[in-house]
Amino acid sequence: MKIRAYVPRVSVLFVSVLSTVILLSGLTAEAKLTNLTERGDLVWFGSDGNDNEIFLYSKGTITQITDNDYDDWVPQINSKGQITWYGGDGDDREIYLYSKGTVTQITDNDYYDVDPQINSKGQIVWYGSGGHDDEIFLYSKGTITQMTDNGNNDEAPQINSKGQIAWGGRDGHDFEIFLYSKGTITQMTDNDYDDYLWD
Ligand SMILES: [Ca+2]
Ligand SMILES: [Ca+2]
Ligand SMILES: [Ca+2]
Ligand SMILES: [Ca+2]
Repeated sequence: MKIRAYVPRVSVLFVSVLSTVILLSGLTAEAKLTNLTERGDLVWFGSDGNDNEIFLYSKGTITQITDNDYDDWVPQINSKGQITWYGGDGDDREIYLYSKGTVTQITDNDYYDVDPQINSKGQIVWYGSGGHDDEIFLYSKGTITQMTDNGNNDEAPQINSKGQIAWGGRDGHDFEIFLYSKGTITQMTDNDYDDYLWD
């Protein structure tokens, strides 16, 4: 009887953990950090002798995407060749988008914005201080939406082609995993240890 009573509890826990793993692995499979696309486009950052710039290798040619006096960091590219990165604007760090030959500065504020990720639809997620602690932001169709608004740090978001967003955030004690899907944020983990998507 003890074993019979125990089996369902294990099953429920197993299914719960399994569904969390499937959800997050599905997200990261589509939204993993990407410097190299399936068609062979490659992006990186490096010095031009003065400061860091963004570079693109595509169809046999290396193109320098940025040319300014501020550091540009950690580009990511999607399947359409759109590139996002963060860089200085002379004040703090901002988010940038390169699309069809044009560089657009996505953010323009007085706090840092870093580590952007881009999906196949050109939607971009990143985190920034929000003026206080770190929050998650989404750029979609020309509009920036602040996804989180709390007193704890939220960091390192990823986005898939369906617009689902995952990130790591503190719950007041340690880091937990959060998932935004169809307008709702769900806290995926709840324990006493740090959980991260990536660093
Ligand atoms: Ca630069
Ligand atoms: Ca900024
Ligand atoms: Ca926060
Ligand atoms: Ca945790």
